[in-house]
Amino acid sequence: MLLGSLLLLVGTMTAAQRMGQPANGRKLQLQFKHNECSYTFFLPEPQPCGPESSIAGPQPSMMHTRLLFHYQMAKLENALRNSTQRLQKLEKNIQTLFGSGLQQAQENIVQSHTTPVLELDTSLLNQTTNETVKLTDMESQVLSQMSHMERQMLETSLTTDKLEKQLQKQRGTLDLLHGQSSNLETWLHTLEDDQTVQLEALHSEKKNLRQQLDQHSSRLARIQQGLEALRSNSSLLQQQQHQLLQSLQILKRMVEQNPGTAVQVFQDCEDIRKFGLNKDGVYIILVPSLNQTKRVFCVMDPEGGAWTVIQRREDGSVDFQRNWEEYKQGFGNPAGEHWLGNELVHQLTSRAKYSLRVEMEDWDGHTFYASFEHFQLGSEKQSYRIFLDKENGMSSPRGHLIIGNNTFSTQDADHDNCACNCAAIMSGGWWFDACGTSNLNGIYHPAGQHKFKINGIRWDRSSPHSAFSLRTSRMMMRPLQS
Ligand SMILES: [Ca+2]
Repeated sequence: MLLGSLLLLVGTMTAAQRMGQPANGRKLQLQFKHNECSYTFFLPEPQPCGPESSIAGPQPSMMHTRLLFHYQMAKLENALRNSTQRLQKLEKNIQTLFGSGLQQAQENIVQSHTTPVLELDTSLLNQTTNETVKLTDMESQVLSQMSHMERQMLETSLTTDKLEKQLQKQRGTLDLLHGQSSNLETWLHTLEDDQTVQLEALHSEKKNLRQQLDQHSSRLARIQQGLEALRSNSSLLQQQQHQLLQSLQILKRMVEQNPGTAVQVFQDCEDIRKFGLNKDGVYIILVPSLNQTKRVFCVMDPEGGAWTVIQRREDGSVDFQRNWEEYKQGFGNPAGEHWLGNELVHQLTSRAKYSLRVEMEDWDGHTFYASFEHFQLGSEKQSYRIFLDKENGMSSPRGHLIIGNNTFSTQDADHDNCACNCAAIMSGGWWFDACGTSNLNGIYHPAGQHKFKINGIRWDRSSPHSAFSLRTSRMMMRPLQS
């Protein structure tokens, strides 16, 4: 209650100050209110007393300050209260003035916003309706498509069932075929085995037949050889018989002409010609140093003299691939191709002086010859060295002798002047040099196959014809005419 009184005092004092009281007689107005009654007091305001007064009387100042503070606080509270009341009044006035307007405004606002909202709602409703219609259409389309797909699925299912049935049928067919194939395979294997066995049997039979055929061929060849030998022997026997008859006639004539004289012995064809036989052919001579007879072919020269043939090539009927011993003894048939024999020639040319003549013909039909006035063959110890002198004819066409004074060589007796084996290279037996440009005992090459044959029958008289194998050759000797 005291506080309330003080507050009221402060408010009153403020009103008194606004009344403009003089400064030198200022008074304080104190007002107290109690219930319905109020009391007002005017008090003189204390004067300042300087330093002594302040020190001497602090009590009035402190009280004054407190009262002023309370006064100010009461003043503020009062102002606040008044403001609140004014605000309340203002609110009431505003409500009075603008109450209906605000309601109208709210209604207007509601109306102004409701219409667009309604319009918007209508638009949204329309859109929703359209969307709904569209969705309904889409739904119906989807349903239609689903229905269509269901039908297709059904059809597909039916087709699948059909295909499965067909597949099962095909599987059955395949199983059946597989079974048949297996049977066929088995049958084929069996057939193959049978055929293999039959084939082997046929091969074996063929082999046997071939062996039998070879045996028959061999027998046939032997029979043919036998027949040939028989024919040859028969011919030889006939010739010998003919020669014996001639000899008998000669002997008979000699005995008739010169009874009591010794039997004439022919050592070469010259002896036979001198005896009076002047027909070319095979005769028998006797070489005393060898103590054996020998069949020789004699070429009677109409101009005088008779040649004893020591080599003959004309048709390739005799093989001249012989060894040393065969060339020593001689081979072939004196009536045809033959080699008289190195030993006989050595014996004949050792007892008298002989000349040598070589006659040849090439595959172009040209005939030519070579002759040597002196001809002699050394002994076997001298490897049957040939001595030739005073040549003539086609013996040294290019200044070099086609045949020199060389020793005789065969493949098994190499006496040539080469580190090689000329007989093996050039074939036959001959007086090879190293290996030289002649060999009349070479291989007989037929026409068309005779060119550039180093192992052929050669007498290389000119470079265009070098190593051309000849068609014929004949070597013959006769005693040197004294
Ligand atoms: Ca040699």
